Amino acid sequence: RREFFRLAGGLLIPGAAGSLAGACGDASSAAGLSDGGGRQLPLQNVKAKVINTDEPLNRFEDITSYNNFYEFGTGKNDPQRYGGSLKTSPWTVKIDGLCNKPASYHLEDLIKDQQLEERIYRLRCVEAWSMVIPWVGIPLSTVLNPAEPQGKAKYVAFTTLFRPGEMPGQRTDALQWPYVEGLRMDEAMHPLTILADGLYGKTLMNQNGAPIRLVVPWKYGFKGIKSIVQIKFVEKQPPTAWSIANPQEYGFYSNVNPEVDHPRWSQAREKRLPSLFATYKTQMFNGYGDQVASMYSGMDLKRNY
Ligand SMILES: Nc1nc2c(c(=O)[nH]1)N[C@H]1C(S)=C(S)[C@@H](COP(=O)(O)O)O[C@H]1N2
Ligand SMILES: [Mo]
Repeated sequence: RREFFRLAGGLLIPGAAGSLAGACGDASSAAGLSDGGGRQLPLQNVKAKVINTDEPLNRFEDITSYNNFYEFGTGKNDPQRYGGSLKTSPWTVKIDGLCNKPASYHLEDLIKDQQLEERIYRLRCVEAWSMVIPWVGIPLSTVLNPAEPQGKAKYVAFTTLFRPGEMPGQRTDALQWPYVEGLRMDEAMHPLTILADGLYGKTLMNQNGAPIRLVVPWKYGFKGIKSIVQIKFVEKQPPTAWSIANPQEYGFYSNVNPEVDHPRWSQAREKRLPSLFATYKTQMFNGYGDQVASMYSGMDLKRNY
């Protein structure tokens, strides 16, 4: 609650995100740094480069109070309530596996201010709710290419921090820890795929996956793994947290598809938060089909749910 009031001080102007980022705040921040105690710092020089929707943005308050981040509990408000215990500075990300130049990076060396872009994306959760979020980040390919992946590398595997002392959900068996995710190499290198370190022009709140998380807008939200500490090039399709938990219900690809229902509910429609009614028609590939559908030509999209 305290976190919320500290943030509600008028910095956030829904709809003005494109121009907000460069306009607010002092010059003290480095890219991706929060102070480790949950206070959000302005991100400098964010380019409003790629706007992928003109739908209204969700309010900052929605985006930071209704979350899935099971490391802090399974309730939608648990991540906001308990996220403050995670220390996000210093933060190191290891990039390794099948590549010529494996390395560990301090976060501020991985993402540079000058590279930051704003990306306004729909986020569609497999639970049939959605939001529109003005992320700040960089294309994932920007950090993958310097590692020089080898020809054998066919997939990229991601791992969330495992630190049960700071993440109370990791002291339960809600999921197998640490949370893991994966992408095929072409999906990982796709220009729509980003690593986000901020939203609404400021560093991420812990509940949204601080200090750095994945965003893959044409896939269900659970592919967007939070609080990443390792990115690894691998040969075989890597295990993913939700398909480990329930392989009948959650697959590897998990592309948004209104024609393939979840075994327990329809995916044809979604509720656009804060609405409680599923009045919104879900779009194939969450509306990004023009850019991504060709990656799946020849694949049975019904099976690769
Ligand atoms: N480590 C980790 N990453 C995670 C999750 C999680 O529980 N743990 N939940 C996923 C799910 S189901 C969704 S819908 C999105 C939600 O992101 P948001 O809370 O920033 O909207 O995060 C994804 N990333
Ligand atoms: Mo989700």
